[in-house]
Amino acid sequence: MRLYHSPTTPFGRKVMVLLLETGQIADVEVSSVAGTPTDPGTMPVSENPLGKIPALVPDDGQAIYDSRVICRYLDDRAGGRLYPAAPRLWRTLTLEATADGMLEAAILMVYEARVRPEERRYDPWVEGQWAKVSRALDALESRWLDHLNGPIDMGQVAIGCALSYLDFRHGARNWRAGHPGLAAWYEGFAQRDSMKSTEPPSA
Ligand SMILES: N[C@@H](CCC(=O)N[C@@H](CS)C(=O)NCC(=O)O)C(=O)O
Repeated sequence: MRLYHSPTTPFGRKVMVLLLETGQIADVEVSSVAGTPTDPGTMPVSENPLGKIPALVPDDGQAIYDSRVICRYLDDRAGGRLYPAAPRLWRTLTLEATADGMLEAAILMVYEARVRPEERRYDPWVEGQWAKVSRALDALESRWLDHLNGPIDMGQVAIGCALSYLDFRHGARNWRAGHPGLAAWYEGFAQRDSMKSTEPPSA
């Protein structure tokens, strides 16, 4: 299988962590690509018309995206390890969706600073994106610590990758402030081999 990826994409990292946790990393050949919404660069647009990564091309040649579908596919391929049976499954999927929503907002903030010309930037929009992240952090601290501290699942992997991305791109926002339980959980989760070996280059 071919995985289109980049060492800095947190969505791709979710897939890499799942591959490591389920013992499938050797089954994948990684192609490193790069691009932005204004310049797809080397993004696999013929595999994913949305021009986004990760994208996975299994041996049958039919591309799979986005990261949530890829993770579900690969977990199924491994016999189902990181998505539990219902009813816990609905909690796992909601946690994963929360992480992905945090990441979408955090990445839009990066693109705003990097891609949009300075004179066209709109600070309230940027702060609106951070407000989404901030509310999600509060919800994780107040409602999700029991789940996070339970058996590993894809929701935890996604949140681990999202928190690491906040450190990587938005360190000055100091997400740990006011979220001691979440910070403590993350310190432990970040020690997993799958997390350590997929850290973004300058993190
Ligand atoms: N919902 C997608 C989001 C993927 C995504 O936004 N990836 C970024 C890299 S971290 C990307 O490809 N950006 C290029 C673009 O938006 O054109 C997923 O879960 O895979």
